Amino acid sequence: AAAAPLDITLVGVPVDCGSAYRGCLMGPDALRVAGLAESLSELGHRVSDAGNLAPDLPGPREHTNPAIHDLGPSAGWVSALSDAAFAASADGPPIFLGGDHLMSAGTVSGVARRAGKRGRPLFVLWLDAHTDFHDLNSTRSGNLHGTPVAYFTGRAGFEAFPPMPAPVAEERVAMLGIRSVDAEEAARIGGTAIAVTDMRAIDEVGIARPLRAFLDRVAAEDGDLHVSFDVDFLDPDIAPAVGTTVPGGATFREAHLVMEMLHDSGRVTSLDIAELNPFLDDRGRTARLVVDLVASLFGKRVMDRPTRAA
Ligand code: 5AB
Ligand code: MN
Ligand code: MN
Ligand code: MN
Repeated sequence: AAAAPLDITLVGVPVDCGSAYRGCLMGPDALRVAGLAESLSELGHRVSDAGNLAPDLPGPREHTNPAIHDLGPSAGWVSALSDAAFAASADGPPIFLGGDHLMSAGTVSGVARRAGKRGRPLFVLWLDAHTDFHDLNSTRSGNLHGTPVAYFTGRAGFEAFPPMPAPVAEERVAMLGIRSVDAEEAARIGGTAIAVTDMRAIDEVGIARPLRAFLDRVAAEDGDLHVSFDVDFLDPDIAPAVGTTVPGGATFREAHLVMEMLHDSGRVTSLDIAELNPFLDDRGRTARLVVDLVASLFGKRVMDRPTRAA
């Protein structure tokens, strides 16, 4: 059966101050050039492109952690994104075209407010090699793209950022693809209710089982679902255009299966595409793969198949 047509809004987020490797600011345009809007339109969706956002005025610049860089503009991005994500999620699903993963501090802030207004719990699926669970005191690299999950679950240590309006409950966050975690993050995340599925677990049981368990919980609570897709979730052999490559990532088929299951769930209400750095790409192949994966999430399939019995 054809996918139900959706009103999809593309929102460009050219932020790259959260990363040590500049270039993610070209991510939104690379996704456009790779045919994102066209692929979604071909599936029958109505797609509008809202263009690129700009950050609000910078917040505080100084912090007691001397490693941190670009604190002021980062806070300005979180503030602008929170408002933009709230507005863009009023009707159909927004797709936020990053931009480094700092973007998700702002997008999740906005869609969490939206879910609250709808009276629904917000769930977050985090597809990443990394847990991004530092706060401003614990980060050693000072790269703030390593902090968004701690921020949107309402942890302390983000006094320099706008307050998180509606923190996401830890038990409503699941991570897939994890294979690089700093010691401080591992200690802190182990004490939370976040469901962390690392690559070891995926090797042993496959990727469908933990994803199915999470999607069943989203359905049981009738939740909204935000998917945050860090391109380094993928194996660098198939997706070289990221600053922080970690070997042993999701394969082409594992990633497609995730997207196909997400589509079948009918639950996804917003999506981030983070960390695509076109400066590091190989003739656009990472951007084109990402577009193909997003098309799978929005209904592209090879064969019709019966829906899974409830
Ligand atoms: B990404 C690291 N933990 O804090 C740090 O790519 C890496 O958004 C963060 O997942 C990676 O700098 C951030 C070593
Ligand atoms: Mn990330
Ligand atoms: Mn990552
Ligand atoms: Mn990265």
